[in-house]
Amino acid sequence: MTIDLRSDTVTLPSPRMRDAMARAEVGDDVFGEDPTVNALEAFVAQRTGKAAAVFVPSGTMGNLSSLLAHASRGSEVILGDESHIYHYEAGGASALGGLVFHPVATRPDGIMPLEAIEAALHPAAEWLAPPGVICLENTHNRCSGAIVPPEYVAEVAALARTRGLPVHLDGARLFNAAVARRLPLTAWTDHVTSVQMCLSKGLAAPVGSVVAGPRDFVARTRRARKILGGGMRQAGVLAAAGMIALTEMVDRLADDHANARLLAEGLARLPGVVVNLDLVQTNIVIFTLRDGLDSAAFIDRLAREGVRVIDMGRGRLRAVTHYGVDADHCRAALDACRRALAAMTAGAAGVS
Ligand code: TLP
Repeated sequence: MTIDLRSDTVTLPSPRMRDAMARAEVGDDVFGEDPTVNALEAFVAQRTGKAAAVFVPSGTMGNLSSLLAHASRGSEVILGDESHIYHYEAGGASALGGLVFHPVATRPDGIMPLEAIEAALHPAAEWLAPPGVICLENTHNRCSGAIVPPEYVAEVAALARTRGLPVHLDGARLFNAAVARRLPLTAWTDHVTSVQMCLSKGLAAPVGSVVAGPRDFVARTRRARKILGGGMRQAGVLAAAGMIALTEMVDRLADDHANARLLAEGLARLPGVVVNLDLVQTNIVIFTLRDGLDSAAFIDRLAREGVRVIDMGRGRLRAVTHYGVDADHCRAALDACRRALAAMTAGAAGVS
């Protein structure tokens, strides 16, 4: 058996999802006629306190179509230098939207200091690319799933307002933040112009994300989605799984958070592992190995033991808990980590 901690994207649909998919009422969504998609969009708009929402195939397309809707060619996307949009979305905003990334230094807890954002919002000048949109991320993937607090989001939004700029929230895992803090989504979404949320991560739907925002913004996002090839016709079969994700899979995220904590605390006790426990607030654990221990070799050894973690660059490793991973799996994964480290340390000391 494999304990796959690479990502919560590996989650498989629940039996209730499969059932709902088989029974879904569908229509042509490009004509706005899929009742299940329409219900999903209305549900998310209501939960996020926004006027409208649109179902998209992926978080990447959700973010990209939002940026295309917010900012015009040649303008800047102000975003964190550790953000998912900057690192892992294939440069789509530049490649397809003519947008310029303006990365802002991000603290380990996922916060871009306000002064740094302000410094990035340079005044208008003929020779400068104008700022087009500010992006935030919550929970913060590359910052060990840290929760970006609502008060901070409000401060960024206030700053954006003084410049007439929209704020887009990459809320791929906003439900994790909401469950961990016991707050409604609106604690965050009330402050931002638009939000993208994934159904296919911890919520375990097979496919799909939703973007919510003002009606005119959502109309532009729909058009961008079409341009990108994301008009999906009888997408109700997917939205049906998404509805189960939203109505039945949210509360169980608390289990993922407890399991991530168990894993992180166990890792912190292992000689050879460094983990910042303060940042482990949801379902993501990022850790490093002490000097001299090779992270690629560690990943290989663990994989041979049936435990999979992922490389996040610069020697950082990531383990993510999710639907399909329980406390016993986490204990087994810790045992495998202990054995792998012991073998590597013995190897380094020249003992075979
Ligand atoms: N993240 C994936 C990988 O791309 C790294 C993962 O395994 O965590 N925003 C955030 C914050 C994300 O973490 C992800 C996916 C996305 C957007 C993109 O979602 P998809 O994969 O649906 O395009």
